[in-house]
Amino acid sequence: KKTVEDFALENLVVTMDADGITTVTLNRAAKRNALNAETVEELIEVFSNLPRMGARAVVLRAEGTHFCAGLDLVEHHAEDRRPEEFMHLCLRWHEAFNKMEYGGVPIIAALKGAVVGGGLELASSAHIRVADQSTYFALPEGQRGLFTGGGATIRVADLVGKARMIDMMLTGRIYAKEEAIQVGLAQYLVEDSEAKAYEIARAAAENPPLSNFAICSAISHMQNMSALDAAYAESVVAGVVNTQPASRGRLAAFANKTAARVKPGQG
Ligand code: 1HE
Repeated sequence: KKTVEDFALENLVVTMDADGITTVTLNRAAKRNALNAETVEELIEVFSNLPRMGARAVVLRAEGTHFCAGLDLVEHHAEDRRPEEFMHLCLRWHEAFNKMEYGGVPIIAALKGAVVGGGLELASSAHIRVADQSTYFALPEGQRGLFTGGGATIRVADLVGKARMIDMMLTGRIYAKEEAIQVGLAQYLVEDSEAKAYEIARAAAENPPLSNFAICSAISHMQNMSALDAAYAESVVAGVVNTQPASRGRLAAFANKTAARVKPGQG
């Protein structure tokens, strides 16, 4: 069975503990973790394999003070890409980010500093985003004479709505702190985004893997379906998940009154 030691990575570092809590680190701090073509290939390699390697939850974090500065603009300039070359590169970004969003393993992004352009596309492919006081979000594509190519038109529009996304792209508007939470760019604002991300990852990893698989793939798939098909797919997923052996003990605990009740403060 493949282990995290088998990955050959230049720009990412991957570790997994005995509980399957996995850390994926963007390790290109000198370039503010800008996404060059090689890093995108490494994201594909890692997120294609982690779900089959026993990962129960992933914390996506970054070295340095910025989460990710987006597309590697220096590489893009040097390569002087033709339209079809960039189109194919975008397809690789989509491959990486779809593996994340649809992979069935919870991914918690621990954010800090710049989460901009393609960095926001990366963060929006995680299932939960945790910001700290330094975190800021922007889509500077307009000012750079570019357009989003890593799924922002789908995922960022999904988070903040079409009008806000268009404003961000036209004007370079930056969202941070409480305002970023209010518009939906992150779900948590804390002092230490990594500590919180691990807390969330450990809590999520307590759920049966099949439940997490459904939560971290079915909801996204169903959003792409008609309401009629989504309702059908939901019934099939619930049929499998809600009858799994792993839920029997949990249901028994509720029935015999040993399980925690769903009340504030009872975690
Ligand atoms: C980079 C990149 C990058 C930094 N590509 N090399 N993204 C942007 O428009 C954001 C561009 N970056 C910045 O605005 C700033 O770098 C930061 C605010 C993120 C950080 O500022 P700072 O002062 O800490 O660092 P710096 O001095 O600007 O950069 C340090 C180094 O990182 C420097 O390299 P060096 O070799 O001269 O030391 C920078 O060149 C390098 N660096 N950001 C390449 N993005 C699929 S389409 C997606 C389209 C987009 O993502 S558009 C948004 C692009």
